[in-house]
Amino acid sequence: MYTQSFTVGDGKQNKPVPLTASTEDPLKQAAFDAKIDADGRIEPQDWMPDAYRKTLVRQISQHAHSEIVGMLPEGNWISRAPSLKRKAILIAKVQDEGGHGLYLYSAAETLGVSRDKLLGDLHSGRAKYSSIFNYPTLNWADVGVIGWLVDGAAIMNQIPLCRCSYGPYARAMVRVCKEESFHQRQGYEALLVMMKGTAEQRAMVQDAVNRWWWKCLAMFGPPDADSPNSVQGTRWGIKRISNDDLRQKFIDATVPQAQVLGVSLPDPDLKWNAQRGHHDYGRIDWDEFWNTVNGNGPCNKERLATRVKAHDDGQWVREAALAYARKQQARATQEAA
Ligand code: FAQ
Repeated sequence: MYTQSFTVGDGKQNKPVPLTASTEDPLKQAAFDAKIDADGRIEPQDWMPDAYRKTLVRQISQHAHSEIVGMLPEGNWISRAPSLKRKAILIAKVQDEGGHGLYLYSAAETLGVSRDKLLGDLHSGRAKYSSIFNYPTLNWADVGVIGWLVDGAAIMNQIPLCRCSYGPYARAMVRVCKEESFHQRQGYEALLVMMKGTAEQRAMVQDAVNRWWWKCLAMFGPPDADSPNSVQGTRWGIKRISNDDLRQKFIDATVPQAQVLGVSLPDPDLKWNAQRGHHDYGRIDWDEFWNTVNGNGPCNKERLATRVKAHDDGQWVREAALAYARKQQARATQEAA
């Protein structure tokens, strides 16, 4: 739905912004800058400025944390799915999100940071993850709406990342986007079925849309003017489309989908602006967004506690896997001797 005809700028519109002045090796810096300007890919073994490495570790790890925390709101519904078919689809989707976390932690590790450190930062509350996963899933329609809107917003944000300047992140995103596309469609299809059902089912869908719509718009991050990382991220070819432009693309793509579904979007100011060629929309509650990002949303504490428990409960699995690997290695060494 979102992947077709989606053109991604090369960030050249932002080229007048100078690269960060670096006190590091000027020759290596020049080679790095030239590669970025030629829209080339930076690989793990290439020299890169410290600030570029830090920005990538920040963004990729936040993204990885979002994927594994994002398993929780929908995971809550696996045991309550309304049919065997819906249960199988939901299990597959939640597993995919776990897989996305693994690709992303692996991509972050290529930058020289350990997975233990990244997970430690998540579990201690130091690291951020997407605001959207701190809201409750109250009924089955929420699962459909997460697929339609949350995965839809995630795809919109991630397609440009397939052309991110850091090779391992860009390559991980290609597969992630294909899987997210399936997630988005399964959510939309589940909602279409509910909308053909009883009046009560239709009301459940509308209620879920009302609760998730504004939170999804905030997922794209603060307005461009209040986004401290955007200018440099764009200059480095990490970010290709700005927070506000992606938000606008998402709104424009979603309005006709809502019409087909038969739901209204909860924004009295939402209307087509022929002059701009886009929909105008109302004010996002940024105070509420920052309150949630800073740990005080409705489910922040519950999500972190569940994550920490899952990690602690899995300790024996990690130990067993390591013991098995050591045994295999010892056997291979013995055979080679
Ligand atoms: N939530 O200067 P900017 C998914 C923070 S995956 C929390 O604009 P930037 C799949 C930001 O980190 C969803 N914090 O920052 C799925 C920064 O803080 P810092 C996750 C947010 O990096 C579906 C500060 O605000 N996707 O949903 C949020 O240039 C269903 C200032 O912001 C990604 O992570 C937020 N929404 O742009 C899974 C995609 N927005 O670090 C399960 C990759 C902003 O300076 C079920 N990430 N902040 O302390 C990105 O594209 C970017 O990092 C942005 C933010 C666009 C999220």
